[in-house]
Amino acid sequence: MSINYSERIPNNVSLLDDRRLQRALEAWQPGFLNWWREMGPESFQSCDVYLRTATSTDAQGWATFGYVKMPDYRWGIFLADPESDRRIPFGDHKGESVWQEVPGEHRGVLRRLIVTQGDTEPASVEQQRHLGKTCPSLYDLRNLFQVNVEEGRHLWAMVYLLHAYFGRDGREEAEGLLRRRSGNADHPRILGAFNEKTPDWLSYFMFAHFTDRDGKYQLASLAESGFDPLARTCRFMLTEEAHHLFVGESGVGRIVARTCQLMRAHNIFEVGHYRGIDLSVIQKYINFHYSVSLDLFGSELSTNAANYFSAGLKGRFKEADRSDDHQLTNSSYSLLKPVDGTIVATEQAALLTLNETLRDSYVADCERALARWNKIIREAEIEFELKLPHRGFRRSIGEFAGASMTPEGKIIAEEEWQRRKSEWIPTERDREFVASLMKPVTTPGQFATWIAPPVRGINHQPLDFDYISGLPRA
Ligand code: BYC
Repeated sequence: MSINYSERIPNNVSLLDDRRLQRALEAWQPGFLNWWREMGPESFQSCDVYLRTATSTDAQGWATFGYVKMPDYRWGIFLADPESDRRIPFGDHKGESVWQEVPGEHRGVLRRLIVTQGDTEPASVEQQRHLGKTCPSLYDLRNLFQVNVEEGRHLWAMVYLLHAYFGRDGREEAEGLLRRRSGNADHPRILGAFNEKTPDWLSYFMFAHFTDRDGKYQLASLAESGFDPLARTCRFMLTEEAHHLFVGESGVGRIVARTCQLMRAHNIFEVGHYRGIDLSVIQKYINFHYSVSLDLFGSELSTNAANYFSAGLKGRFKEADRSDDHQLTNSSYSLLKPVDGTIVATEQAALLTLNETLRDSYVADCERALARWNKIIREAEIEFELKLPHRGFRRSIGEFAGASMTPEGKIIAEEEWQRRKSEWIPTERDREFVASLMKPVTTPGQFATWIAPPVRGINHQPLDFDYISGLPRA
């Protein structure tokens, strides 16, 4: 479906035919642009950035490349093509025709899901706004900005739904999305991970790998929704999301590769002297970001999640691939819980454990990516293995919240945690060292000392391509 770019707000939802909605969104647009100027990438707003923009939602048009100044990026509203005669794939309404309007009884719940999803998008841009000043290369800087403008577009995606389907409440929520700020004590973002800092590029790549991956799983669950406009919106968002995950996984992989290279070249284990990042420090960052991201799936036992599912609002990852009844009325699930200092498996109604089911899919995906990083280490003939910590490690939400635990999953006393946590999560010193490496590299084709170049450039361009021109003077 092609996108109409002649309008102020590019869209494929025939906005011209709905003057009220068009006016409402045009009234929201200046607030968004003010937010972008205030909270978007610091210092680079007048540069020409080699960005991808969608010109249609099909394979030919969704990735069109060219130089754009970020404030001129064509943020718009793009939904995946409708599926004819689509049926609700799960829950109490399974098999009925999908809804094109919000079912009245689920209005509040659906709005809340959309607001929670929408809130993460601007939050991540805020968390990353200062990173441009310490980029490891022009290639990475361009990728950061691509992710940032697309998170801005994902905010538009949710705001469209709020304006189009939730009347006045929706408009108020859309304003709220521009009012909250990541890490702000009075107006924080909704979910925990989006109030953490992203102080350096190692943290950024970890965030894009682990936290954006939560986005993939949440969007995939919402893409199953019986509320068809939400499903179609999320389906198109997922095509953009894949690049964000690529940035994260390949970014961490390139850091691992560079560390291995330095270890081999100098026959040493600690590479800080050569301005590389030790594998042990990378491991601590994995422990930190993985555990923060696991919290984003919510409590293991959640009546909210059960209600979303039964109501047909939020499904499971790849619902159609599952061979059960898609209603889960009589199914059970074996859930791990800490009980009296050990972890035991307990039998629970499957409906109540849907957050955990989604977390399972996420964990398996993280394991696959971890294996690819470990392959880099193995191929360098280095004896070290990166690991994902236990899913109960350092959790703040759910059954494991507050339990002191080693990365291997042994429950320990608080005193031991305090004494040993510097072995497991980044210390001030680790963070200071990583921060000391963050010196900007902006000569085309050059890369910081702590990261290997990528295998290939963006859109088949060479590595020394001028991905950004008109950089501000230092
Ligand atoms: N932090 O019953 P529970 C992305 C709250 S990332 C703070 O377990 P539920 C992206 C919860 O709200 C994807 N609070 O919750 C990535 C509830 O509050 P109330 C974002 C939390 O509803 C990178 C209470 O605790 N999308 O796209 O089953 C860059 C009870 O919890 C947290 C979505 O999240 C937390 N971590 O599940 C850019 C999808 N966890 O009712 C973008 C939409 C829970 O007591 N959201 N709480 O006031 C949802 O599906 C659900 O809201 C959640 C929570 C899965 C998040």
